[in-house]
Amino acid sequence: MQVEAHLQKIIDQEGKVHLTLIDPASQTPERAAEIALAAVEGGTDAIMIGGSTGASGTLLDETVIKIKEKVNVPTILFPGSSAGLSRYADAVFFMSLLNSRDIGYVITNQVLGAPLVYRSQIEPISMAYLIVEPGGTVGWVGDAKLIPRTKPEIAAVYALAGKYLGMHYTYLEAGSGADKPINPEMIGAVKQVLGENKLIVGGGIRDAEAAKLCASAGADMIVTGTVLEEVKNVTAKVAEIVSAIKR
Ligand code: 1GP
Repeated sequence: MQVEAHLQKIIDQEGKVHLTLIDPASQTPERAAEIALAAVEGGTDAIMIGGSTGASGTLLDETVIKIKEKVNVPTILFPGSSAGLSRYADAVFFMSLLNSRDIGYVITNQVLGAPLVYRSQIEPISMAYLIVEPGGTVGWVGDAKLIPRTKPEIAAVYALAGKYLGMHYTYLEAGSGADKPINPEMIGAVKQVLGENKLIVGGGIRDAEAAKLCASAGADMIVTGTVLEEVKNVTAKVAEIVSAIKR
């Protein structure tokens, strides 16, 4: 429970956690490590590593290794399938895409990946993964029955089911590069049923204002990915978002 306990400690001390998402398929392992270092200098708390397509095998392993050489915040896998596991990472969001129509994303990939997690030192962090409109690439790949943006009550009952199934974390995902983040009403409705369980929100969060809105509505952790691939000054962008969400 080292990474999960570490993130809990940050929440206790600073109110919120910032996570930087790096997709190994988007740049070289060396560049990924530079982005991770710049994000840590801006105040990010951990590096999530994963993606829906192409984030596997040697490229994934090398990306994790290079990032770990440069930074000492936790590295957490964010796998698109059982192929998204790497024994070099510190932890894995061991997640089930609860609103997928494809049983593969609900449980089969988890069954296939579980032995590798068991044999390695990777810490599993159990998580309900919920994809909301527009859903992006992950919504399509994961064959998600997208939760409508305007239906917070549907997200809340999924989150409650995940909590009752024993999942510690819930991730509300709008899809990488979404035109707008999950709305505050949905975040608030989900956090209300989750209580002390942790809520991660990501997809389309590009600036301090959006991050603050999500955090104030009830997100415990904010994920940013795409915007950090686009900006010149990663450290400044992360610092802007971090200072908006932490107390
Ligand atoms: C995707 O929620 C994450 O899984 C991050 O989304 O790339 O839009 O920041 P962005």
